[in-house]
Amino acid sequence: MRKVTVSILLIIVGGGILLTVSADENLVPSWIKNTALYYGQGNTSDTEFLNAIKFLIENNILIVELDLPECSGTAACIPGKVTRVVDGDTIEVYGKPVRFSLASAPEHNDVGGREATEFVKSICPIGSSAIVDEDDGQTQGSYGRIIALIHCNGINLNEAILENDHGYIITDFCKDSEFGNSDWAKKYGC
Ligand SMILES: [Ca+2]
Repeated sequence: MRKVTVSILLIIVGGGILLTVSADENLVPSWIKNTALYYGQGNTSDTEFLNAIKFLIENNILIVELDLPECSGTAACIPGKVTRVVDGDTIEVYGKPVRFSLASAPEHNDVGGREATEFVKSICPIGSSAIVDEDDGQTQGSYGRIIALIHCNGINLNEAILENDHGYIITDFCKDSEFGNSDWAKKYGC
């Protein structure tokens, strides 16, 4: 039995998401092979071809595995696109607001607030790839926002605002936070 394995590496700057697609050739029905053949020849529609792929996935003939970048703990781990930079410590990923865990920036209208927002925009502009690692110690969130460690374009945003003097650590949460013991948190005051 020949196993056909195709690996597709999705190049997402800093995100490193690996999508593995594999199929057992002997299980692929002939009508699907014909559909693929006709599609290659331009003799069938996109919809028919996609329906054939859907059939393969639904019937576990085509196995799609998404190797997500690692998050720590068991709370949410969300890879996605940045859709908005709200301010120096809150961004939106697919429209979902995410507040930086432990690191806080001044409000937009306070001293340094605008600079903090601009700083985050400069390293994590809209459309960037982010990985939201929800804080297992603060799953209650904050004002409807997920509290998380955010890697954007491969950069730890929580650490970046502290390192570049655009924010400060909230020591009150060091004990509760999943990230209170991480090197960056301890370096800036936890
Ligand atoms: Ca976590």
